Amino acid sequence: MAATSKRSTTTRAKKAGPEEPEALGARSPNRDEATSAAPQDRPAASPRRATPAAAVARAELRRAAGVTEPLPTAQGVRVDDADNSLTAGERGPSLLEDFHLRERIMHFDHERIPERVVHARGAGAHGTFVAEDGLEDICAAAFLRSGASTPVFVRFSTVAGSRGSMDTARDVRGFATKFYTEEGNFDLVGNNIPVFFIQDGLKFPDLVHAVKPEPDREIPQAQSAHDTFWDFVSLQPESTHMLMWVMSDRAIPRSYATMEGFGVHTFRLVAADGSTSLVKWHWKPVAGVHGLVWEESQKLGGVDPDYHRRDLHERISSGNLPRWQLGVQVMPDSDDETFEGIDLLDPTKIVPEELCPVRTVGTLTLERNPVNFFAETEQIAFHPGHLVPGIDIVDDPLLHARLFSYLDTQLTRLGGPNFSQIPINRPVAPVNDNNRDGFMQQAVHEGVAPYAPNSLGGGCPFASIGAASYTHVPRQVDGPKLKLRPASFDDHFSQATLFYRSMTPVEQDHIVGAFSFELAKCTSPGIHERMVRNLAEVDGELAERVAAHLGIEAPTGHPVDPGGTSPALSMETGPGPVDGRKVAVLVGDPTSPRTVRAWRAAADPLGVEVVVVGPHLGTLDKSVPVDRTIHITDPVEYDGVVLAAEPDEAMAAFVQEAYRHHKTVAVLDGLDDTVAGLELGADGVATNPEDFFEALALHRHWGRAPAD
Ligand code: HDE
Repeated sequence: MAATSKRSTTTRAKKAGPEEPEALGARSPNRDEATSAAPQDRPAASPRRATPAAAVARAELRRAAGVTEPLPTAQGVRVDDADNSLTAGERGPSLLEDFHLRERIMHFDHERIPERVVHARGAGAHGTFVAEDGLEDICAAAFLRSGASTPVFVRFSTVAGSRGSMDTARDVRGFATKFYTEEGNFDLVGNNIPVFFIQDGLKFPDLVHAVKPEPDREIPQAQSAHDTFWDFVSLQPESTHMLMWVMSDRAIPRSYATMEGFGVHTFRLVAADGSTSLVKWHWKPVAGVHGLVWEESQKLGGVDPDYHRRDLHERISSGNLPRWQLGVQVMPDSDDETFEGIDLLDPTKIVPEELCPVRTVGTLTLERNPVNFFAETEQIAFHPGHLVPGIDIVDDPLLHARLFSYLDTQLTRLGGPNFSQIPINRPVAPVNDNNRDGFMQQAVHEGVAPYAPNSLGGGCPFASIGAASYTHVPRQVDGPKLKLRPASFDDHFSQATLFYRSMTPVEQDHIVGAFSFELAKCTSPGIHERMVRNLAEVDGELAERVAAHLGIEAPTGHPVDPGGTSPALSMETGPGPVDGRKVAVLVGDPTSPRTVRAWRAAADPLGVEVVVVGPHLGTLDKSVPVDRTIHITDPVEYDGVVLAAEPDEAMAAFVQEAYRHHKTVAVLDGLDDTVAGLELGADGVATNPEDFFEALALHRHWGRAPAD
């Protein structure tokens, strides 16, 4: 190294390059001077600066890891010292002229964007929608024609929690799908519950303020079990029907892949000949509708807060692809927009499937995980007003507020009006919209006439005329301007009653348990009485059971007889496919390798993942590789547990908990089943793979007595 050189550390390193480790640590005259000028009482070697030996070691480490490229800056300039900022002397202050340091820190400082005001916590995936049984008879949309195949991105979410909150909180789940159709983007921005808390969008900020953490201490996170939420809903009886769903196991799904999805609002479909019909959208999971039990969902919040996100990712990466059938309930369009006495503009009402069956349209398959969570899952911007020709809206006052909200919120969240140019939001259909400029404009527009009509740009772009253009369905609206809900929105309880009475006894128990849990957490006066009074209008026995938990009397209500039940509302739908489920095989010393291989061989063709859980990592009996130690995993992470070795205390507790949560368990022949306190021969307790996987298809075995 030239003794006369006055190069900075950065320049020095640049000359030598990372492939020359000795040069990385070589000292410039500056550095030598700084060191020699240091007072004698200072430590000889500064820990901040790399010694030549440290630099050599670092370079070797990096070379071994394949890191050889110098780092380019945002301007494309390559710098080859990405470890040391430019300083005045070896131990002196950093210099403002170090453009690399400033650029890097500036960008880092702004890496976060505001999280979604609701639905902040989510996970997404790419997929394809194929319309096998198209809707061409009632809808002009090209992507709903038989045989059409459309790329999609789906984002699932919880509503109340912030971005880092746990997946398994009791909450509504968002189920938002962006169809990149050849006619433009269509977004179906739905939930896993077919009704909503409120009838008018004006109340949405109130609802969200009530359920979010309380503003003084900002607790609790991702929970509705607190005073402000129940204060609000107890004063807003229109939320009662939704509360029944949220207190059911629908609000603690086992997996995103085992949730139904609903468009909630009624939509108007328009056929090529202009005829219209009213529809409600449904997503039916091929894997069946399954929930967690409450204790599991709470434990999972600590054991694996990313449970649903991980599950979605693993299902896709293992090839057990999540699938849903898209369906519609088709109802005649009419002046009063009602069906069988149900006001189709009221988002707190369903149309029971027994009154109007769901017509299957096609299959959605999620087949590709995002490459970059931020670029795709975080930056995707949904909007119920992203409509394509053939799909129109109705005058539901909740939907109308949403039509304003989603566009508006993206301005803040994504930093300006050009968010549709972000790769994940770009339509595949060509865009030539005369919109110009704005923050983060990506396009270099040509021409002088971004206006219409024009002659200077040859009149382009023209408003499109014909079948492929969007036409709002002409509808008569005349009447006084007023702030008044229609009388047909007044019934807040009859469908809550229908829901409760359509549940199995176990599902009813869970609803009673959930109301009791959430309300018992509320301490402000009046909330318990008001809620129990509302529940008395739903079902007397429900109100009494919840009241008993709260230590109060239930009043006598006047529930309306729903005139039957709707079995389609229950989640108990019999055996279903098991692919994507996870089973723990508990092994110990000794363990028969043949047994473990047999379980894997039985599970693999079914798409069930076997996780071998043992006392330590490595292998047992020299040939059984252990995937996880029993100390770092928990039965709540599995759909079934196999006891494949003589149980010690930890193994017994593991299988016992799975049993208590009504899961399928297996105890191999010859093992001491009494240790685990299981009842051999009880539902869902198998001794061989065949019986085990058959029982697993039932998901839970509710009839079984809990383990001791
Ligand atoms: Fe949303 N909702 N919402 N919502 N919503 C948002 O939009 C809003 C409602 C739903 O994964 C926000 O981009 C209002 C019903 C989903 O990115 C915001 C009202 C349904 C998602 C917003 C509702 C939904 C959102 C927040 C009452 C089911 C997540 C960030 C009038 C049909 C989408 C954003 C994603 C997100 C407003 C009610 C579904 C603030 C004002 C009903 C799945 O615009």
